[in-house]
Amino acid sequence: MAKKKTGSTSYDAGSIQVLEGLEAVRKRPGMYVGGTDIKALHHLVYEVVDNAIDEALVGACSRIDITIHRNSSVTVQDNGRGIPVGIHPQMKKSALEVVMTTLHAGGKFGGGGYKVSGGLHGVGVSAVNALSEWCEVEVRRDGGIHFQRYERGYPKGPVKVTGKMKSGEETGTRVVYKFDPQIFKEDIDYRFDTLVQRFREMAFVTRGVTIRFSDERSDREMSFYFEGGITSFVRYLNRNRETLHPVVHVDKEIENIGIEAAIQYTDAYTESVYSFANTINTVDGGTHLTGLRSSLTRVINDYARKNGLLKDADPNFSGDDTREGLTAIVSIKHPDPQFESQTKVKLMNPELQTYVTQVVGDSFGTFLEENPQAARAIIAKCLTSARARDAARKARDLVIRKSALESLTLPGKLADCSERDTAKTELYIVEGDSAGGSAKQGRDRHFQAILPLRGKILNTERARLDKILGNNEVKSLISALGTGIGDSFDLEGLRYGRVIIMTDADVDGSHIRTLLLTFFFRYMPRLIEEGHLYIAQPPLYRIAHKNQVKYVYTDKEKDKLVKEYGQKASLQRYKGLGEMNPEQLWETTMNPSNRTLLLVTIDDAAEADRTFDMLMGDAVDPRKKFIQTHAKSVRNLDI
Ligand code: 28F
Repeated sequence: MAKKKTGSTSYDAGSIQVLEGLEAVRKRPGMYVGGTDIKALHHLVYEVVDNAIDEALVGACSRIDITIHRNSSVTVQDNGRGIPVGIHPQMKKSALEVVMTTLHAGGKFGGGGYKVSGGLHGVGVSAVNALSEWCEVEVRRDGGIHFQRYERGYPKGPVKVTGKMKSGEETGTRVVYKFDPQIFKEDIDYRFDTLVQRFREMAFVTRGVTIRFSDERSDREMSFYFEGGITSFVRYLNRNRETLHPVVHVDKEIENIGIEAAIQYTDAYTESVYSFANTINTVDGGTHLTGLRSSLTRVINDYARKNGLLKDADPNFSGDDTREGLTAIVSIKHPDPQFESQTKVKLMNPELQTYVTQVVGDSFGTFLEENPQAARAIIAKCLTSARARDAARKARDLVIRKSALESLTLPGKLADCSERDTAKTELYIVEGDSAGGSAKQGRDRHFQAILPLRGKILNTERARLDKILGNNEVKSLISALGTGIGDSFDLEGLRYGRVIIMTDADVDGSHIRTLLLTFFFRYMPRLIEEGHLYIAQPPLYRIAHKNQVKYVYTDKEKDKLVKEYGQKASLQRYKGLGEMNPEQLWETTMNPSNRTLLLVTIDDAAEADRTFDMLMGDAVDPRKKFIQTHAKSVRNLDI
């Protein structure tokens, strides 16, 4: 690495770049190979094999051998031209060392060839090297055998010529690496089946190359060779289906971009369409896939109309109709593909949509014209699909309407209010039937609705929150509120401007309150964020002195008053809401002119949610302590 000078160590630009690169990869493997899980482990293999595939794409390599050894080290060997070994002009070291140790110097990155660029793909073999406990490369070219070994990306010495090539010996590159357990900590290992699937795919989309894969850990091996390329891939995918016509294949080059597609309809209801860019499986699709799908829909509609299979009054087949039963592969080769920034598996080049639409449209259109029988079979399939979809849509609308009606039936226990303007209405969620009864009698039925919740049921079931959703009490709460929950939550549906939790001040009451706070926090956070959730503040004491009665809400107030009134005062501690008669409940807790409501903030609810497990746990003491302290933590709001 560093050029040792007498007495001092100087790092030239190249070595600094290498050092920084290796450090960067080892510090944030996620940025380079997507993480340190098994997916990332497989990505190491794909990175190395992709470079050999690149050699195959330019026609310089016909065979790639991959071996997983018993110690989980991996050998990848190709019979390509061999990574160049000449001294790199700027870096003053072998091009081979540059490729193996400099980020993004691998493969054909940049000029010429089809190496994919950017992001997860094309980080090159140097990232694999950095994440390997050790790595060795052996290149056969220019008559010699060139070798170098690395440990965690650092070369153990310069590239050495370890021998001469025998006459007639093939050129090529061999990389052996062992992933670094310091990086890939979990006890993960390669999965034969996952790799087999990917190598099969690679062989399909790289016509004519032989990929041999052997796993010495289990003595299993597979070999893939598909002269028929993606046509064979479609045949493989349709091997257990009734096909409607032979595979339609097209392979054209436009502006130095390779556009290839293979299409075959079957009697299946599913769609099996795969898209590739430079042999990378673009699982999130992209412009090439969009081009394929839209051109097929357009061509099928045009043919159906032109041949009277779609009446003028009939609507066009939708994309869904023309995709049912479709098996297709679109594989493009592009010198500079742009992938979507995050996932790296979606192709973004806009020109590809145009080119694929043109190439696939022309070839499939011609196929339909020249094969009327196949065309009719395909269109009959689309017609059936369109009719089935229509019927399904009607059935679904019916179900939605029915369930909407159902949900409109409000829970029986709800004592609703007559005011319809949500901004003026309130819903009291009252714990317990007795308090519920008092609240129904004491309330102002014009703008106050009451929903008694049998909190004891929720409380004693010790149910986890997700199970509580199945609870009838909670279900009636959800339908009383009218918003739906979770993803289908819609604040527009809220039937009350204020939702007020009114529970006893004792341990159980606070427990139910926390349970409700947690429920709202997890399934209706917007209700809280938009300031609709409150907590009613019933009085703790009733103090009578001479003919005066006062209600106090804190111990502090109580002490002050008792001191003021002296011993003649009579003091009543309220244990629960049920101890108050309807008038008292109205006067002290529900009458807007002198009640205290606490506005719930999302932090309060989050706090409740975080401690929910403790409440549900068996440790009673911390629970008791929590409830008494926590209940005070929400803000006061006198309204
Ligand atoms: C086991 C994995 O990595 N095979 C590779 C080549 C061949 C060339 C090449 C690779 C230098 C920097 C452009 C040879 N001769 N198998 C592999 N085979 N890289 S990787 O060139 C890399 C150049 O970027 C090669 C003429 N042109 C290219």
